[in-house]
Amino acid sequence: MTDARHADLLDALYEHVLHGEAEPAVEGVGEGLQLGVRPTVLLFEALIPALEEVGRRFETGEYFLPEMLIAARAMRASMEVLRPHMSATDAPSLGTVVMGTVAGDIHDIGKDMVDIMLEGAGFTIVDLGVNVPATRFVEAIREHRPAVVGMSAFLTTTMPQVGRTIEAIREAGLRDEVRIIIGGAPINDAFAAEVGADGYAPDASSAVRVTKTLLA
Ligand code: B1M
Repeated sequence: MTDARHADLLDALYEHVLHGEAEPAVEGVGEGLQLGVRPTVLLFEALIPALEEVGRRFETGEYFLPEMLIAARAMRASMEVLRPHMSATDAPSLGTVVMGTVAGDIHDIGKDMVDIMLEGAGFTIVDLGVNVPATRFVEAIREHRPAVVGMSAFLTTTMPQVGRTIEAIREAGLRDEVRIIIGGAPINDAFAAEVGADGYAPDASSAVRVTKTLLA
């Protein structure tokens, strides 16, 4: 594939997600894969930048909720096509990670991306979904005995739920049994230290690195 063709494909994919055109976006991902473009290139050089631009436009008032929603749908549909191409093959599991977006928060694209990267690296993922109450995290730890619990929070208003969930895990007597990693756009290292998480990662690839370090 020529560099120009490669760049055109990524540009088109970016535009499709930006404008919420799910079907052409899915086709673009399929075409890229067929032409040998690496899934991570499609993800990090087209899909994620498009969604970042959606966020910027929402902030400046150029986009409203419906535009944000259809762009998210196009992103999600594209990720579904990518997912099987990013998974590890028959390697034994490196451990179980229970993942979820905290209570009050329904954003899941970033969380799902972390799932995909962790899965690809060889971890077994138990995804609790979005708007997950602290009690559900506690139940899932009892049920699945994970090595790691991952929490995402994407709104400044839902960040406190991370601390509350860690507190609930501590009160249930389970804090010493799991390592806790957190992430999401408003989260940072200082916040992770403040709420007593074991690690923080700013993006999906560093989430893999941090998770492996926590278990080393
Ligand atoms: Co919302 N939203 N949204 N939204 N949304 C943001 C987050 C916002 C920044 C937009 C903006 O104003 N610029 C803003 C939050 C402002 C703030 O809190 N400071 C916002 C708002 C305000 C809202 C609503 C309140 C809007 C409203 O109703 N008025 C509402 C809240 C609903 C709720 O949750 N209760 C809302 C709703 C929605 C949609 C439903 C329309 C949709 C979500 C669809 C979905 O997720 N299924 C949506 C979207 C799409 C966005 C933006 C545009 C994109 C989010 C995204 O997927 N980013 C977002 C703006 C933006 O982020 N630029 C925005 C791409 C993704 C790959 O990045 O999510 O950061 P990110 O995930 C990264 C890292 O954070 C990290 O790795 C991921 C991959 O690299 N990471 C982890 C994530 N989890 C991790 C866990 C880890 C480690 C790393 O360890 C476990």
